Amino acid sequence: MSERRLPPGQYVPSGWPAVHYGPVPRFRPQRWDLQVYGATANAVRHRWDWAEFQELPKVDVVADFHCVTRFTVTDVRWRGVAAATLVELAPPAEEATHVMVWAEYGYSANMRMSDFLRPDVLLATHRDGEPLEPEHGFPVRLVVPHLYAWKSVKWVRAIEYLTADRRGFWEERGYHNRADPWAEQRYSYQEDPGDGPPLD
Ligand SMILES: Nc1nc2c(c(=O)[nH]1)N[C@H]1C(S)=C(S)[C@@H](COP(=O)(O)O)O[C@H]1N2
Ligand SMILES: [Mo]
Repeated sequence: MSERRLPPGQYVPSGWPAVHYGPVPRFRPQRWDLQVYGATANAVRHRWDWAEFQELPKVDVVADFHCVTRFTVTDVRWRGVAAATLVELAPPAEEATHVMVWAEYGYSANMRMSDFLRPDVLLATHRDGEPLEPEHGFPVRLVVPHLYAWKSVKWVRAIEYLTADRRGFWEERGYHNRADPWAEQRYSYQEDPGDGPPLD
């Protein structure tokens, strides 16, 4: 067995914990849509219903998944729509620098546009060949392997393009704005000036 490189302070658990704040939303296919809005080119609001979303081209990504509560799930095989594909279909305005990813019930996470555009970031529909389980984000979740997993928003419903950074749900409740697990950016008190908008 080869030695695996884990980010500092992480361990590999048995199984896959489900971690979220609040209840698991029920999927209503007739009412589901995915929207891209905010600082889009020409201020257009983009929308895909469930049938349209399923027609989008998909990719496979294998990646580790690092939760700030210190577990790392290794070699997860995801399938879904690359975030970069979505951005291509819903072009941002030139001034767009960050995105806010929105879930059912108002959960949100922010990140730089450059983080969102990394080739292994995707809107996943499947894990290890199976549709996501409800508690892991069915029907669609974001996966951002290079940042702590609270940025991997489950039950995604919208992407908002931002012209200035704004904190999401955990980023305004004490977690680090950038959340790089290799730099162990866990908490907002560790932020350097410029890592995020001021906290009040
Ligand atoms: N909508 C939503 N997405 C969420 C959360 C949440 O509370 N709500 N929790 C995040 C956190 S803290 C983690 S660690 C991962 C856990 O994903 P998993 O339950 O599939 O392991 O989901 C993230 N995505
Ligand atoms: Mo987490």
